[in-house]
Amino acid sequence: MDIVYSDKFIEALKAAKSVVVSTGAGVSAESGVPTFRGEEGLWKKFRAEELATFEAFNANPELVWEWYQFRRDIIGKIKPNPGHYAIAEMPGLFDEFHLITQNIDNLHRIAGLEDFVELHGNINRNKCVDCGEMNYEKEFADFPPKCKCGGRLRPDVVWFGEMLPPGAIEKAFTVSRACDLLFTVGTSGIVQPAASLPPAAKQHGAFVVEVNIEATELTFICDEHIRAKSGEAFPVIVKKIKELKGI
Ligand code: BV8
Ligand code: ZN
Repeated sequence: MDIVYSDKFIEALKAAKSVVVSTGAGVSAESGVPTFRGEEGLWKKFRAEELATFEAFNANPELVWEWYQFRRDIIGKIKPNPGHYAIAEMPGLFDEFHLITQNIDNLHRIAGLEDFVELHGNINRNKCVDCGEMNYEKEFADFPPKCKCGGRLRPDVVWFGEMLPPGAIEKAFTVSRACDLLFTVGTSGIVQPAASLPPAAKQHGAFVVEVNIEATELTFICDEHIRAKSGEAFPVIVKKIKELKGI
């Protein structure tokens, strides 16, 4: 695919010392992970906002666990797409690079990124509601799953109304405010506090680029909007960065 770069975007790519990429469900769409609000969105079939809450888990743990096992099943069969792999090359191209993701699908890690901010947890991890112990099982003797202490296991993800993991959002805001260039990729920019990261970067002088197949709640604050699939756009962007750096 071809990307038309504005002079300002080229300048930003050349000059950037610190870069942040902030991703949502759209970055995994080409891997086959359903997004939340898209046509095949999880919101449609499973009323995600009613299921991704502790109240729903308390009221109907089987249903909530079935929803997560359904998603785990999909996520267990898929792999990162070229967008994940291109993003995973970026730490080597800038003095400072941070990835922040809202996704719980682990695909950025499988694509080779180790140290990044997982704002909403990880679907491959469970934790005990009662003793807090972490658990990495995928199949369970009991359903809904139980901890060896007898307590209730839950997916180690952040539900609506729940605080994000300690330190995660603080680090996300710190690096977003300090960066020169932030990419917001594959996110509708609705869920808070993640949706406030690109505006925070912008307020602190960063050049903000959106990569999305449609306009979003964040488009109006972005300096550049690349209307494309991230799996197609990011390999082209990374190639351009290497060209500009003579790599
Ligand atoms: C919190 C983990 C503080 C679980 C998720 C009113 C009442 C109650 C709460 C609130 C309220 N107003 C605001 C809130 C806060 C609430 C919130 O934001 N609600 C929203 C609905 C308004 N937030 C919270 O509750 C957060 N916690 O605020 O705590 C607190 C706590 C207690 C007391 C006081 C304060 C916690 C939010 C985390 C929820 N957990 N996930 C799970 O996944 O099961 S959220 C989940 O949904 C995702 O992680 C993600 O964040 C969100 C989905 O958004 P996106 O990733 O953007 O995906 P979406 O489908 O929307 O968009 C996909 C985009 O990709 C689209 O733009 C599409 O065009 C694009 N796309 C598609 N294909 C491609 C593409 N782009 C590029 N390439 C492609 N190929
Ligand atoms: Zn326990």
